[in-house]
Amino acid sequence: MQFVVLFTVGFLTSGFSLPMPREAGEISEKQWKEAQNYLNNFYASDTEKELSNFEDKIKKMQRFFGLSITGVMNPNIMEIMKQPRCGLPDIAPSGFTLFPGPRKWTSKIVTYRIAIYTNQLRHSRVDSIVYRAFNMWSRETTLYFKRVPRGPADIIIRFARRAHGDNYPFDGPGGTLAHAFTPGPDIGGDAHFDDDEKWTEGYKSGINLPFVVTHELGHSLGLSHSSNPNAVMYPTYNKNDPWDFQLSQDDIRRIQQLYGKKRNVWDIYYREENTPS
Ligand code: TQI
Ligand code: CA
Ligand code: ZN
Ligand code: ZN
Repeated sequence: MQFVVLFTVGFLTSGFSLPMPREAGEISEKQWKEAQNYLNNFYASDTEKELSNFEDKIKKMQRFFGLSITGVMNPNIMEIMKQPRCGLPDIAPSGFTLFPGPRKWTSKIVTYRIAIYTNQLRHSRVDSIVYRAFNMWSRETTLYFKRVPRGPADIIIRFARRAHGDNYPFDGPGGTLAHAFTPGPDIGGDAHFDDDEKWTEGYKSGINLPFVVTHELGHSLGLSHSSNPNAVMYPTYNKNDPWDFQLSQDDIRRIQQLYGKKRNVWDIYYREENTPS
């Protein structure tokens, strides 16, 4: 819902020529409009009066991406805007929560089901990609993931095109690649993938499904975006080697903050040896 509203706002304001700090040259009128749209979509504040404050939004964006905070457009920030990215804002307007209560799973065992597959890859490949993505997160935390073949599950995974029953229709090839809901009942935790994208697994052109699944499951577990460019949860698909990736220290620290660390067998042994009874 939030996404839809912000998009509309972006569209409405795109017609106006609002004053915006801008470095001379380099940036065309068209790029300029696109930049205004981008900022309205991803950095809109919740109050209307602030909609015109582009300098603030550029600053917010520069802060988020760890650039120097000038409040002025430059090629660096244009470059980030051009990268494929997520459809939801980096800075959520305050007062909006999809689900009340804690935004994390409360059970140590989280179930998942792959409800609808893509025809672009063999089902067994998708099973394996999803399994490996869950494993990356599970390895670092106390969570266990259990696949269920049918019936209810905490995280339901499916491929879909265009409108698919939530309020966030996909947009055809390009643009949004996928989305996921934060932990909660019903649609909470579910992850949807745009089947109009060209999904691949390895060194081929197209979008790397293992990477995007790992990123989406991060959202399904309650992670928001990271401003660390090495993180899987960084909000752009800019990785040079998306087929050969691992969770970054930043991802690991953030997931452990939510769910705690997995104690390995040596820790437990050590503790038992050293706990006076
Ligand atoms: N989709 C966004 C994303 O997953 C939409 C989204 C879902 C979102 N939950 C969110 C945004 C919570 C903010 C907060 O980020 S996307 C990438 C990346 C997308 C983008 O299609 O733009 C990946 C999906 F990072 F590469 F740009 C997956 Cl990996
Ligand atoms: Ca798309
Ligand atoms: Zn959806
Ligand atoms: Zn994301």
